[in-house]
Amino acid sequence: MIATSKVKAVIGTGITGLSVARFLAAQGQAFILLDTRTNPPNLEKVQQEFPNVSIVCGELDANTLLSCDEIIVSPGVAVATPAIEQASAAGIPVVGDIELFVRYAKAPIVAITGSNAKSTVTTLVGEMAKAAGINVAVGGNLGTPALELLDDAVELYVMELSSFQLETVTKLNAKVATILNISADHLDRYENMRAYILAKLRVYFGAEHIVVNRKDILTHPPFAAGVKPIYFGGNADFGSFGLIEHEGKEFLAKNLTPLMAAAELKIRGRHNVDNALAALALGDAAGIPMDAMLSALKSFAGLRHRCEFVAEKNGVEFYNDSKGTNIGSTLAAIQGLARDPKQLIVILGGEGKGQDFTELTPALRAINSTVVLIGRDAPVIAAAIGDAATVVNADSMQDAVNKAFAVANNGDAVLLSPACASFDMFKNYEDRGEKFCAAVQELIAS
Ligand code: UMA
Ligand code: ADP
Repeated sequence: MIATSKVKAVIGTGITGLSVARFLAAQGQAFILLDTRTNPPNLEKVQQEFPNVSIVCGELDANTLLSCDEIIVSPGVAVATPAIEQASAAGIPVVGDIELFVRYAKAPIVAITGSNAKSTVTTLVGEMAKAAGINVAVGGNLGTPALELLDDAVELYVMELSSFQLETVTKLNAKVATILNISADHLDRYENMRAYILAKLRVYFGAEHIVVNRKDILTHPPFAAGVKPIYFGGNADFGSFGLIEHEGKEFLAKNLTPLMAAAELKIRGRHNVDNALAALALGDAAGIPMDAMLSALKSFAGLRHRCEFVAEKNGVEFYNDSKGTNIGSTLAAIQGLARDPKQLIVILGGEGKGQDFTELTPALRAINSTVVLIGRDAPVIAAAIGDAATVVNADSMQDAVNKAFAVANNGDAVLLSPACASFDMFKNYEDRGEKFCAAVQELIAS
């Protein structure tokens, strides 16, 4: 039965659109589904599940949207799309699944955004809550759409949020919110960095506590009246989670109290020390007991495709950082795994998303190494790198792995951290990472 004569427009038939459709259907709300593609995903599933719902495919039509009382946009569709802007200008509210989620979530929310490290920190905070016996739901941009997590039994929501999802949020009211770091990404969607950062800053709206990166001023909100930021990163200090020297070793610390040795972390690289500190700061503000957080940190081995150790041949180690999809992440991976005086050979390339690859040159000069280029934007990257590294071109992942190995010596490492999206050659970053692992195994077997 339909409980209202009002109709909502759900844009997108991907996993978000599907979750929104199911949510609205369960509430007895009338809706139509739209997708800009002529052959969108889940079409059959949607037709079967909602036989009475109109599905409109192809370019968005402003008149259709103007006949609805609310528009719920999937994150992959920019709110700046002309038909959506027209409807919004006519006073029709434009929201996303996260706004709906916030309206119905009864438990506190830990909200995590940033250009990089979101998935790692979100998963870590989730693991910390689980270790404390808290009934926690973890998702958002990480994979499970927010509305699928809603459950009255949940005691804590840990949400990874992308700038796309935050664009349509008015007030998140998180228990604790963070922007982990900011570097250029998605500049094919945003007019400029300012627009991208403004989308990210929405994570702080209505937050009870905010966690900011001491080393990254762009993560600090300019408007945090009444909320004292908790810092993470750098040296320990009051009001912060940082590093301290203790018993001759480097320790993670809260304020000036040592908590655990950095060497006890299983996740590799300096950037992961920051990630551990951020997770501690978030978990602490959300009320997760410290002993549970530390035990989760000591056992967390990291997510797949993030600086993941794959295998070794003749003393050459291979690392899969396929999730390194922008320059900021690749810089962190290079700096995290650099092994002076031994070489770090980096496999880079794919769809460059309009980034300025000259930003990689100082780090590449510092490691004085070879870069193996793959993918569509290889020529753009080669031009930007100039003489900062020896450049070798490869036409497949196997070719890239073979060419990287050919210049490597005992003690060196090969890192796949493309700084690019994968869609020109692979299904997604997971597929690219799997193909890298398979190519390494093939090389080992040869
Ligand atoms: N699309 C159209 N027309 C439409 C609707 C979608 O062309 O009408 C395209 C989009 O441009 C995009 C693709 O379809 O290329 C998927 O978009 P979507 O909004 O339908 O995506 P979902 O399948 O619902 O998945 C989304 C997130 N995807 C995006 O933001 C693009 C997933 O993050 C997220 O896990 C999921 O919701 C659950 O919350 C993925 C992602 O790539 C992993 N995120 C970006 C990132 O991490 O950098 C932001
Ligand atoms: P996201 O979900 O934001 O993409 P992930 O946790 O999946 O973040 O990590 C993606 C990539 O970002 C990793 O493969 C690594 O290259 C890089 N990275 C991880 N931690 C950091 C950090 N603290 N700062 C910068 N880059 C990082």
